[in-house]
Amino acid sequence: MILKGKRIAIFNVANKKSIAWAIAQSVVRYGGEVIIGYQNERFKENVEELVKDLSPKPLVLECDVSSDERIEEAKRIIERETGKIDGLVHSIAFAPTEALKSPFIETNREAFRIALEVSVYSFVAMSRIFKDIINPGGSIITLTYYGSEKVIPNYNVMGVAKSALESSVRYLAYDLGKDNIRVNAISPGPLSTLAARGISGFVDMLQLHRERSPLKRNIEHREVGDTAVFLLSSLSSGITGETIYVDAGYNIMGM
Ligand code: NAD
Ligand code: 0WE
Repeated sequence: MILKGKRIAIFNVANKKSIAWAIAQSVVRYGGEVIIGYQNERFKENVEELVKDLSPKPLVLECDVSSDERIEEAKRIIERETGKIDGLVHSIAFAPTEALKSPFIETNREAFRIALEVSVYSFVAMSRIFKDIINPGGSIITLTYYGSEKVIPNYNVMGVAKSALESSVRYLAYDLGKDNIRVNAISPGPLSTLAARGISGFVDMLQLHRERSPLKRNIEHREVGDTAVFLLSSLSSGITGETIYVDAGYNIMGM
């Protein structure tokens, strides 16, 4: 019950395969209380259905991160309904579909802007807006991917966005260190989720990962959730600005 008495706000859940949902379930399993975000009306019913299995029933709220006003509104609702929080989880990424299909060099100005705004700036904005309702000793987490450091064909502008996200983790860790708030990233291996399905060749990626990773398998959603619990808990009190791989060791291989 390492998270007993801790309240964690998690953005955003799309469906039961969302990494955000795996994190919510792990947080609850280790005694924490969750607040769940979803992007828009489209996901509301699904998320309301999912949280029925959790007790106590969590606060559920809409949060599209493309405007600071929406993020501020979400913060006000949380402060009013539950008070201060101990952790914030950012599990959000988006790039226009065509940018993940055509060669990286073809990325247009608008697709680049959208990918970086939704996948990176939103993390900076959420950290800034939420920081005054995060208790000292609190922890902020985001989700990144190996395509930030090595070329993964088709990951394209998302790879550039994840590099900027990991750098943002370090700068935010520096800024928030004096408030005793830690900032870290988790970098999972490929997981079948809404954001990964429909990527052509995704099934082959899962197989390659099984063959090449030291543990000779894919990772499970729960393993990401449990790593998030560690980073949200006082067990990790000396860790900030870090990216932790949950990838069965895939990233350490040179051949
Ligand atoms: P997912 O589709 O379940 O989650 C992505 C979430 O981002 C969704 O809830 C979606 O509604 C939300 N979102 C997109 N645009 C938004 C906006 N404008 N405002 C608010 N919310 C918005 O997929 P996932 O795989 O769980 O992705 C979560 C995170 O994990 C992402 O950052 C992704 O890059 C990262 N990640 C995924 C994998 C993988 O293989 N699935 C691997 C490593 C990292
Ligand atoms: O971060 C991601 C996926 C993020 C993502 C997915 C989509 C699909 C639908 C961002 N934007 C969009 N836009 C859409 O229109 N992952 C780590 C999963 C992923 O995506 C890949 C991967 C992997 C792994 C894309 C190409 C190659 C590998």
